[in-house]
Amino acid sequence: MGRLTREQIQFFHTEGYLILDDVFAPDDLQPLRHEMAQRIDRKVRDLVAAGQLHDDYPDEPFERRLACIYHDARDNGEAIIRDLEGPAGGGHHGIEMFKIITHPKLLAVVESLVGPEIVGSSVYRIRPKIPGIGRGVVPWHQDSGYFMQLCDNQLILTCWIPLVDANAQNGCMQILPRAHRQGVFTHHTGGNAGFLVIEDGDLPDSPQQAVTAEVPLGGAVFMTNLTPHCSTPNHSDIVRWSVDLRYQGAEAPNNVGLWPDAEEDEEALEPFQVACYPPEADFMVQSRLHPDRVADYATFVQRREAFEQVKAIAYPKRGWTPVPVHAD
Ligand SMILES: O=C(O)CCC(=O)C(=O)O
Repeated sequence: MGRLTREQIQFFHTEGYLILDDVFAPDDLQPLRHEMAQRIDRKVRDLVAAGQLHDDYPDEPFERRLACIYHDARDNGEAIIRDLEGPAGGGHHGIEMFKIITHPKLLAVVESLVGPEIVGSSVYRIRPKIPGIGRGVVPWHQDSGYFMQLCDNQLILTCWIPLVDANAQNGCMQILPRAHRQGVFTHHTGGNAGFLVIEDGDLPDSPQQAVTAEVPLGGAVFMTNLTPHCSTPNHSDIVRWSVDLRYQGAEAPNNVGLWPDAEEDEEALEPFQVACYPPEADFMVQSRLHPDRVADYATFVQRREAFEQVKAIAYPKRGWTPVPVHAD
């Protein structure tokens, strides 16, 4: 079911990305949209009860409600986003999120690219990009800019899945093709909204060469960890909802069998440096060799929460320096 053709696999490896319009039926994503809408509703009720929010836009659809609240009062919008994203960005771990992460249609594509033993990489993110608000605009980067150097030569597959039709107007991704075979480019800290950034002069090609990765609800964009990409402002009137999930083969460094020590003992944290992104929990999503190691929903939640509780899992970052100050 849903495995990639040889041509699609070759395209991915040559270009560094692949866009598929129909990984899911749009209805497959409805339960996740509903779960997020419910979570927003819970937070909205808390804010109303605390006297912080007055107009809660109950009749606005999932695509609009958060934007209306945000534009009335930024603090309320940010509080809702923080609740969804959690402290590290991948906070929401409801059952419908897990079902998408482990969805057989998605894993069939993932298997074509990383092989049959699949680790769900710790880094998955939920991104509500609010119309006209800069915080969701992600500057040029490679995901490896965030990962440990020991994973530079491993494939960590990003699956970027929109929860609405994503297009140039609402700020879909921009991808620089065929640049993923040139290693990790220089990143700087202090890009927009605190993200890492590759400055235009450090990109191997002009941003004008970028592919605008428009993709409908039900589709997905697949990229390597070395593929330079960014996303642009949302000029539409709906929230550009998306999730980005990551997967790697079980042979790539990971922390699947490890649990953090809540005491934050430096030595206990040392083994986590074997993972590509130590602060968050990896988990097994498919294995023919060791089916007993595949995480069920309870294990997934337990692992995510255990890592989240240890606020600062120490790991050597890559030593990127702040964005240089340019003279006019
Ligand atoms: O969703 C976006 O706007 C950016 C996503 C991104 O940079 C990523 O998935 O690494």
